[in-house]
Amino acid sequence: LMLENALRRAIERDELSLHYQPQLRADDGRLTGCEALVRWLHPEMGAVMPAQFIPVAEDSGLIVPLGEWVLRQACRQQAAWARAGLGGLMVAVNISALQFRRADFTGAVTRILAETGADPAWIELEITESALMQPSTELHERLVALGRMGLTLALDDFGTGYSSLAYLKRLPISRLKIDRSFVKDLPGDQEDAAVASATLSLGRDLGLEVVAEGVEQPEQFAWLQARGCAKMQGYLFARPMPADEFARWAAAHD
Ligand code: G
Ligand code: G
Ligand code: MN
Ligand code: NA
Repeated sequence: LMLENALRRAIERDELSLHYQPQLRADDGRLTGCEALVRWLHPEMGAVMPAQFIPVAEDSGLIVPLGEWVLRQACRQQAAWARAGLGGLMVAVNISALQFRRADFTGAVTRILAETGADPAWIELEITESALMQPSTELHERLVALGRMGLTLALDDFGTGYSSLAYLKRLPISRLKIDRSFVKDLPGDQEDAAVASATLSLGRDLGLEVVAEGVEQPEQFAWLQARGCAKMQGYLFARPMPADEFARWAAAHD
């Protein structure tokens, strides 16, 4: 409860910020975009990590205002980068299942896009596989509507849920993100290698781009690249960084 109250105040008092982690094309190493990750700097507790406060936010319903804050901030950043000549970078935003499942989600996204002037063509929504576990017509139509608005949709934490493959084929999504837990012990761990391989061949068969996250070792990169993984994200390339640092990193990278 203490953390919950502190988090409520954090949203009001501007203690949250976004860090951005580069995503690179596997074949030529070009920067294609980034994932926005929320950070909380509490005046006394110091840095509180999302693994601690996202679950609290989900249990208390605070994830809704927090998620909107994150999306608004990421959209503002996309618009600012475009004005500064750093356009052409996809900005991916994590959407919690609770947020996505609310009837007014599409409305909130529409409002935030209008308010910030962000270009939906450069905004990607990362929706967890678990958010789509009980696919209803309503949720399916929500994805279709978001896609029609020009947003890119990615399935995050892929492999941790149990998506029906038949359903996956019909989903209006364009990317799969292999969960970090399956990348961590590549290429040695046979089970993880099987999950990663299966995801890559599924992506190929269904025409979905596959992104690997949590790439830390050159051996993991080589293994994934050899199997056709299109994009990579991880400490091997760069850590999540504040916006200004990300812009400098991007300029130096190209
Ligand atoms: O950045 P870090 O590795 O600490 O993130 C830990 C977890 O918190 C990850 O599962 C990540 O998806 C989640 N997370 C980070 N930022 C956000 C956010 O803005 N919204 C939501 N819903 N989850 C986030
Ligand atoms: O669940 P989600 O995919 O959104 O989680 C992304 C999280 O993974 C972020 O919290 C980010 O800080 C973390 N992350 C990104 N790259 C790496 C990496 O190479 N190694 C580890 N251990 N964590 C990473
Ligand atoms: Mn993510
Ligand atoms: Na993930």
